[in-house]
Amino acid sequence: MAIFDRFKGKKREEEIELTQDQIGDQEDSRDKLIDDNQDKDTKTPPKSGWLNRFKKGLQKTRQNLSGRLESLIKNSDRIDDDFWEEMEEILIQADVGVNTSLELVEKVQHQVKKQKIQEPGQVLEIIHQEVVNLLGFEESSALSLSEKAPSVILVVGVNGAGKTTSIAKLAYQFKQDNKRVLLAAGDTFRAAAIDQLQIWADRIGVEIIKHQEGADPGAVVYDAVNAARARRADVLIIDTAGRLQNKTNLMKEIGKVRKIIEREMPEAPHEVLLVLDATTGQNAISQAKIFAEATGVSGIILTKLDGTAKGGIVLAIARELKIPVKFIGIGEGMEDLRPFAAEMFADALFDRSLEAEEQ
Ligand SMILES: Nc1nc2c(ncn2[C@@H]2O[C@H](COP(=O)(O)OP(=O)(O)O)[C@@H](O)[C@H]2O)c(=O)[nH]1
Ligand SMILES: [Mg+2]
Repeated sequence: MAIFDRFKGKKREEEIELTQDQIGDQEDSRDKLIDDNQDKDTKTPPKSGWLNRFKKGLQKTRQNLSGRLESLIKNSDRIDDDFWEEMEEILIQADVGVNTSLELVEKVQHQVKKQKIQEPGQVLEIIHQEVVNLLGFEESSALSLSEKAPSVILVVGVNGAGKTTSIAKLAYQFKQDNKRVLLAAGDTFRAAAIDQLQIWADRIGVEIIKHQEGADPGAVVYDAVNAARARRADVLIIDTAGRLQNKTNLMKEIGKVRKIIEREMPEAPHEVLLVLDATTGQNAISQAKIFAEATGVSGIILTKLDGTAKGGIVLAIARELKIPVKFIGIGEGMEDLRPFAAEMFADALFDRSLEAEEQ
């Protein structure tokens, strides 16, 4: 809750624009999407392989970030201004963000000075450590669910970010945990969005509350909260629209959905998870600021890390937003959602021995 309060009370530091592009650019053919998803879950690997999948998912970022840092180090015979400048550039290009990159370089410089390091070869370990420090801020990545069922999770984000897929992955995990899950099809903007959630619900074997296309999402949520109670669900996960005619309408609608949840169940929502697409880079940061203001955000699901070399965005999120990344998406399969762990993430990012294994 502290996170909400922080954002609610926070004055806008800058004018943020969520353009129509950001809301609608990722418009896709939902029908195709549903087809594409037909057999995704049958391709999921056995559980033992997940650590490898995690590392493999971060391969592109690792090559882009630590791969390039290592080349820099190899090709430098001393630590000078050029060295630091180039390091900064590599970080910025991996979407660590300008401010975060500057800060990171400063911290590394400080350590290098303090430890009287002169060999460029020793700098990588320092960067690794500073990345762990940066990511490991006080917020925990665990979901804060209620002892008293049902827990309500509201999922928000722009169109195409991966909301519906992430909801399916979460539902699957809860189901594996023997939890009773109910889904709510709060994205009533297009019929295909409702169908997509229904298909996932059937596949995972969980119940869903849905209305017709164009229905008031508030009414869906009202029904869903009450059904969750009546059916004694442990967790209710609510999908929402990421695309409307314009930004103001979208934010109004999501704000309204949140209010209805609160009215029906004052202690809910227990989590508001913002889904961000890692491939959108710095754009994700401005989206987060807008959603944080409209609905409050208690955690982030960062999707599509497998498809991008710009996973450095995790660092920018940690430093600039101070909203914990709770899960990361590393593929389209049912098991491709992982709880975020700072240390493991940093290790996967910097462990160059992994490259050899991947060859
Ligand atoms: N590679 C990859 N694709 C993902 C991931 N998460 C979602 N997707 C894909 O992104 C597309 C949009 O996802 P969807 O859940 O429909 O987005 P929504 O509009 O926010 O509900 C789909 O094709 C998903 O399979 C991920 O972690 N990795
Ligand atoms: Mg969706």
